[in-house]
Amino acid sequence: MTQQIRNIAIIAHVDHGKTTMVDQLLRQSGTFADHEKVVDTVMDSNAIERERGITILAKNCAVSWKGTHINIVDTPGHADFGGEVERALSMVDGVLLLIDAQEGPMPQTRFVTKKALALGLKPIVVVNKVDKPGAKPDAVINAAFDLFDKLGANDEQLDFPVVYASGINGWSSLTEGAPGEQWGPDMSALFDTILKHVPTQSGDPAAPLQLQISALDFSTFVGRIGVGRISQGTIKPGMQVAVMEGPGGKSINGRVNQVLTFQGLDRVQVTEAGPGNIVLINGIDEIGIGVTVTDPANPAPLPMLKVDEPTLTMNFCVNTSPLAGREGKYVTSRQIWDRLQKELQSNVALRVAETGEDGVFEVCGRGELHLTILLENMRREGYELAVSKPRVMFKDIDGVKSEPMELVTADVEEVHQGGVMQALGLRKGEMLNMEPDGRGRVRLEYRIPARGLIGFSNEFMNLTRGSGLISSIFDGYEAHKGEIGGRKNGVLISMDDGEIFTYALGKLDDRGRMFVKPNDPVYEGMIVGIHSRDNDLVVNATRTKQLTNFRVSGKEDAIKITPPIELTLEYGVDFIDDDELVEITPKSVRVRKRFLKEHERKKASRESA
Ligand SMILES: Nc1nc2c(ncn2[C@@H]2O[C@H](COP(=O)(O)OP(=O)(O)OP(=O)(O)O)[C@@H](O)[C@H]2O)c(=O)[nH]1
Ligand SMILES: [Mg+2]
Repeated sequence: MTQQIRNIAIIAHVDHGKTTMVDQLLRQSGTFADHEKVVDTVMDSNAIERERGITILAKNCAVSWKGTHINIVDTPGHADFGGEVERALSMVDGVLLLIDAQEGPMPQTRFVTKKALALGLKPIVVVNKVDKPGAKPDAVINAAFDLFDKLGANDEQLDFPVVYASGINGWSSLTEGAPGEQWGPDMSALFDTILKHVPTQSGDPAAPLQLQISALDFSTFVGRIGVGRISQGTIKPGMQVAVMEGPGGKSINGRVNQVLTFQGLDRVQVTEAGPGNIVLINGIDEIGIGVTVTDPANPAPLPMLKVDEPTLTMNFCVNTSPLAGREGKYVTSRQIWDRLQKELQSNVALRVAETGEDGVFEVCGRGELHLTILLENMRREGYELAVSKPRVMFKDIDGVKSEPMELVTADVEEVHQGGVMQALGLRKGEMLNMEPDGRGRVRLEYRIPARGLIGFSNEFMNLTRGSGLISSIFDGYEAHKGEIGGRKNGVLISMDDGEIFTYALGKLDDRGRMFVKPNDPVYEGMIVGIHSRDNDLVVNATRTKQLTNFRVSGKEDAIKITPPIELTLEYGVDFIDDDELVEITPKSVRVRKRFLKEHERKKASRESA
C-alpha cells in the first residue's frame, strides 16, 4: 500500500480565513457529492464554534488531489488555544501560513510562525483575502519576510513560496492580479504548491512502529482516542504495542483496537496504515499527549511533546446562592468534579485540583477564553456552578516571583487612542510600537503583565465604543511588576430577597448602570448594578411604590429606566472582583458578593486588612 501522502496544518491569526479555506479545499477536491448541501466553515463543528464563528479545537480532515491524499489540520487562531496549534504542528510536514492581505501579520501570526520555524518546517505563505478593498499584498509579503528573518529563519525558510488567495471566493494564484478582479480560476494553484513544496514522509513501512500521539479525543463507545502521524512502520488493528513516555520514560503494553484514517470529514476504519499517514487509534486508555506507540520488541520512542503550562486559574465552586438548583440538572460537588475529570481526557492544557475548601475546585487553563468556553459547555449540559475572578499563576524562577507577560495588539480609532493608552499604562503596560494606518485608525503594541489584562476587555470595549480590536498572546515570564489597581467602580448590592420592581429601578437609575430588569429574581448580596462611584452600595431593588403619603405627580408615574447591561458569562468573569462570584446556570448568569450578608463582608474585609 504505497499511497502518496502530504500532511499540512493551516495556521494563522484569528479570523484570517483558515476554516473558510478548508471549506474550499474540501469542495474543490470533490469531497462532497454534487447534491450534498454543506454548511459554511464546516470544520467548526461544535455548537459554540458555530455560534461565535471561531475555531476552538484543532481538527483533521483529508482530501484527495491528483491521486495524493492530503491530511489537513485546521487550527484555532485565538491565542488561548496556541497549545492546540503546537500539537497540530507535531503531526504535519508542512504548513500553510495564512496572512490577511489587509491586516498583515498579527501577534498570533508571529507565534505560529515561530513555532513552525523552530520545528524546521518550511511554511507556504498564503496571502489571503486579496479580494478585500484595502488589500496590500506586497506590503504583507515584505512584512512576512521581516517576520521570518526576525524569528531566525534559515535561508531555505526565508525563500518561502507565496500563493495569493481569496478563500471565500474559492480562487488562488501564483501571481498578483488587478484589484477587484479574480486572479485565478480556482484553488489549483494552492493545491499544486502543496504537492510541490510539502515534503513526503520517507519512513520505512517495514521498520519498527513509531507513532507519536499529538491529539486526544474521546468517545463513549470506544473510550480514549489518540491521533498522530506514523513516522515509520505499519500499524494494524489488534496489534500488541508499547506506549512509551519518551526515551527512558515509562512504558506500558497494550493492544490497539481500531485504526482509522481521515477521508473528507469522515473517519474510516482501515486494515493497516503506513509511514506518513495520520491515524486515529483506540483501545488503549492510558494513551496521552506526546507518547510514542511503538514496537514492544524494538521500541523507537520519540521525545515527549511539551504541553504549555497553564497561566490562569479560577475556582469552580458549588452554587450556594439562594436560587441554586432551580435551573440546573447537575449541581453537586461530586457532579462538577466528575465533569472536570472527563474534560481532562481530551482538554490537554487544563489542570484541575481540589482545594482545602469543600465544593471548591481550582481549574487552571491558558486564558480567560479557554476557561469560559469550558463553563459555557458545562452550562449547556445542565450544570450549575459559581466561579471566582481569574488569577494569573505566578512562577518561581531562580527564587524570583515571576508572572506571565502578554503581547497586546490593539487596533483603535485615533480618537480613542488616548484613553486606551492611559488605561494600558495604568495596568503596567509598556508601549512597544504605535503605527497609524493613515485612514484614521492606529495600531498599538504593548507588553503587559497578564494580570493587567484581566477585566480589561469590558473596559476596552467601552473606551473604543465597541469599535476597537484587541488580541494578546503569552510572551514569557518576568519578575513581578508590583500592584495593579482593580476595578474602578463599586457595585450596587441588593439588600433583600425578592423580585426586581420597576419602581425601585427608577429610583436607582441615577446611581449607575443595572444588570437586572423588572421581575428578575434577586437575593440579598446579589449584585444588581455598577455603582457610578468607587464604593459598594447596598440598595433596595425590591421596593414597590408606597400607596400612602405620596404626592402624585405626572413626573413620578413615568418611570425612566436605562436599559440594563446584558450580563454574559464573559462579561461577568471579566467584571468581578476578588470578593465576588459569577453564578452560572443553564438559563442565567448573575453576579454576587462571595459573602451575601453585609456583616459577613465587613468581617471578611477586616480580617484581610
Ligand atoms: N473578504 C474575505 N473575507 C474572508 C475570506 N476568507 C474568510 N473571510 C471571512 O473572514 C472571517 C473569518 O473566517 P474563518 O474562516 O472563520 O477564519 P479562521 O481563520 O478560521 O478563524 P479562527 O479559527 O477563529 O481563528 C469570516 O467572516 C469569513 O467570511 C476571503 O477570502 N475574503
Ligand atoms: Mg477557524
